Amino acid sequence: MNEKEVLDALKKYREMDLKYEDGRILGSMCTKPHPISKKISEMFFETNLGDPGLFKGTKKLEDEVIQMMGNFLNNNNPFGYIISGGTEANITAMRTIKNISRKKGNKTTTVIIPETAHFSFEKAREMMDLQYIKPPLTDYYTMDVKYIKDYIEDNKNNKIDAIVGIAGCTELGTIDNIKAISKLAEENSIYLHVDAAFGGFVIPFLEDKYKLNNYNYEFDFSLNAVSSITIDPHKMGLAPIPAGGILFRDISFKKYLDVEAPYLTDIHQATLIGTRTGIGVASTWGVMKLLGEEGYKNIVSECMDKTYYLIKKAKEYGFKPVIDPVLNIVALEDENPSETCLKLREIGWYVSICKCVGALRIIVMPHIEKEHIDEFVEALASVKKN
Ligand code: EBR
Repeated sequence: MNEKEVLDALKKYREMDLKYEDGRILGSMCTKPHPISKKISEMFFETNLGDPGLFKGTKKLEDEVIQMMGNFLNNNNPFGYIISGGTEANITAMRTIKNISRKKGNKTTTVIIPETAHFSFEKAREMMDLQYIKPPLTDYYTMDVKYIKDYIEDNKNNKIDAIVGIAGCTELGTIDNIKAISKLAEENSIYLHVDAAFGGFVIPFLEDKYKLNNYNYEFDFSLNAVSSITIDPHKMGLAPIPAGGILFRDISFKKYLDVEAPYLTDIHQATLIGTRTGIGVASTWGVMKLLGEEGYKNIVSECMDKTYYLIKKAKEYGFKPVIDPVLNIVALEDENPSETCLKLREIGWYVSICKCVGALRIIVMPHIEKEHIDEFVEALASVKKN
């Protein structure tokens, strides 16, 4: 093939993909990246942070980006990486927990983790043979803190290594009571990891008027026991894929991740993935500098405004939300969500479903406009009629 033939052929494949701007992608936590990231991706397309000594500028950018994210997560001295996504970030956190536990001489690693945790934790459990304890959920679909407290007290001999809290759970956008959990973790010297893959770029920029009264939105390093946070720029951070983030409280956690890497410019490597692009790092840096706090606040406010609009519209058509929205995620009650989801797909609408409750799930990402919401609610009503 010559270059034109290659590009023409690729274009045909690309045309089979859905486009965010058509507003039909309603179940994704990703969105159209900020336009500046196209130029940045080109500039950094050959960079490899797997061997940082060769790409010193890109490595410096990574350090700066981790510092910038640390700043809005209330940590002046963070350590971390921009990696492939939330899955790698969560697996990295679990690797740290497991290695700390092994260093203490424990044979097993026991972690308290919500029912609502993302399935990346299941991959970690399987890979590292971890023991999970899953507390019941409250009426707000968050972890029952009283259960955790009692469990810790009743199992003094079977020490808990870590607790995972979620700030913006995949299905409903709920936030665990991380403040109360952090207190328990601190009192009992337990590691606390927070999965804010989605919520990390939402909660710090959420205006008070969108906050629910019965909620505690604190989730970051200002809480003493929080040792690590997953926060993904390629979700609400508007960076292109791959840009996940793992931040630790400080560099002291690095030693639990380091393996010897004799043939690299650095003698140790801490990330799970070896060869890794600098595109996510540079794009996150660029998008964050360009948008600034104000930019993210505006984006989050617009998404929340459209979230409430969707709820209003859905109610007009007789659909009921499972909970008041905590973040820009809406779950609509449905007796047979899988069937409704498939029927919607047949007419070009892509929502997803919840596992913890019978519901359709819609993420109101920046690419979704009010007109899309109007059209979607009508499509949903027509599907339910047939
Ligand atoms: C949803 C990712 C998603 C993206 C789903 C696009 C559908 C799409 N969630 O079309 C949490 C709280 C998540 C999450 C992913 C991950 C994993 C971790 N934690 O590895 O970047 O909601 O996919 O993130 P990933």
